[in-house]
Amino acid sequence: MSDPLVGVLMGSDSDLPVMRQAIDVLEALGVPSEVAVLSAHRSPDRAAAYGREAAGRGLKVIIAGAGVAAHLAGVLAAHTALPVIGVPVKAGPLQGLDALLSTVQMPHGVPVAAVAVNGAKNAGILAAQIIGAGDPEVRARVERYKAGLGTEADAKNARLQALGIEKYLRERSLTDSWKDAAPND
Ligand code: RP5
Repeated sequence: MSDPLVGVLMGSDSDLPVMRQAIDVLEALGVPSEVAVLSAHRSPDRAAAYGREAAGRGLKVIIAGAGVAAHLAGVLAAHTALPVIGVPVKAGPLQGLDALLSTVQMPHGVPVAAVAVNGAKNAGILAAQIIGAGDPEVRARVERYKAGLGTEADAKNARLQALGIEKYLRERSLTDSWKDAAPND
């Protein structure tokens, strides 16, 4: 097993069903990762230490997911010069809006690259792209992944043109709007 290049962190084990999408896509792209639960609020010393030690341990990118008043990504960014990608997790009464704003509205000098609410899969892809900037093999795998998305879209379009809207929706069992689709849910 290769040494991890990406740390996938989350504020609580309740974030794991969302955050595993980052772990899974990193695995599919051949980028080794490690996973940990640590919290900006409940285990602040461990979170700060993780940030301080990450680069020295060979990590290249940190992904940090948290819900409600989400400060994990910001705290990590305060303690490392590695790129930090924040995933606002849908949780609590505000269903991710609070986490989105906490993650994206970082003060000057301490950037966090925020993805969509529950956008852990995109966080994993973005981490692979950052690593791919200096690693041609990872970059080639990301390029193949993205080419596959185009092939998939082309196939869907061809089927839609062949069937028309009503038959297509019946075949795909798509009865509601795109907003209810899986990726950011
Ligand atoms: C945040 O509080 C976590 O990231 C999680 O999204 C949310 C709820 O945590 P639990 O009460 O499920 O542990 O810190």
